[in-house]
Amino acid sequence: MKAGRFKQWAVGVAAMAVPVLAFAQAADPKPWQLNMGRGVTAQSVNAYEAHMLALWICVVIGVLVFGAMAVAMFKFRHSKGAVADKDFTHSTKLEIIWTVVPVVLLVAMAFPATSKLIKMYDTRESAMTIKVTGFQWMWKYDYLGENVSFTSRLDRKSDALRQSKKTVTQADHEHYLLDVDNVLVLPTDTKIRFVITADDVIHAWWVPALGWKQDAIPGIVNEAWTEIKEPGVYRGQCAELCGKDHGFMPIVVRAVPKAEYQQWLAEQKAKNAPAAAPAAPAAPAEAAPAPATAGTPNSDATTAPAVAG
Ligand SMILES: [Cu+2]
Repeated sequence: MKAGRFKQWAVGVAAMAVPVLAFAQAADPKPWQLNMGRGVTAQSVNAYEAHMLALWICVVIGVLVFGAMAVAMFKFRHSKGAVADKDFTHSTKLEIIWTVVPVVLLVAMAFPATSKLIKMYDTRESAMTIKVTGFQWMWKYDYLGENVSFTSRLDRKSDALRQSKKTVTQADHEHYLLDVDNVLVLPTDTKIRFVITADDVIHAWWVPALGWKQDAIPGIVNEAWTEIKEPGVYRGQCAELCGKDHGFMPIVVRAVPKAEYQQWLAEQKAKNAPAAAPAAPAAPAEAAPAPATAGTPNSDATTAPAVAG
């Protein structure tokens, strides 16, 4: 009876662990997913690898420490006639070992982590810039230099469901509270710089599959970048408690191949262009492209940096 229950439990744990151990993980988190996802950018893979390195080091340390404790407790127990060594006060040799080993481990982990972190903040040589502005409670995206901008807010179906106060299941909405009306369309294999700010309170733009989260702070322009390797739909949420509807300002990124992106961009531009333009288009002053940015954050993000291509 007891053995049967244990077997059941072991099978359950193993079944839960299999998807966690699988290396190719989809971008969307799965129910009961215990490990972080690999994501779809070099940055997210870097973060995942740094995390896995630290995790396995911790696992080895955990096994050694708890193993030693278990051996000590079972092998040298009182009922077996073990007698405590009352003379032992300290051991210089042991103290040197348990100081040097953690230091070596920390340094070994710090080197790759630091080089990855430095790369993560290097927004130079990006091909395009997206300005992200957080509002209570939606996002605004400006494709700088392209004259394309729109707001992105919770899809109406999710909104209706949440206000209905019913218990929402997957059958009601596959991506409940994780869908928006206008998705952020981005090209794959392109270094995209983000300038991130907010209009009212502090928000944070976070799409786990991209591997980073960045605060959106009024009056401050934060930078980040991404280069998405795989086309797909990646979802995220505001990650800074920003008011009563903080939980209702999701983010949806649709990464598409470059050609498809150009087509989409052309469509957006056509939509934004005035329906009829009888007058000769007077070149507006703002059409003059700013010099290529070298990664220095603009205090005024509305100044469009030059966009390559
Ligand atoms: Cu927010």
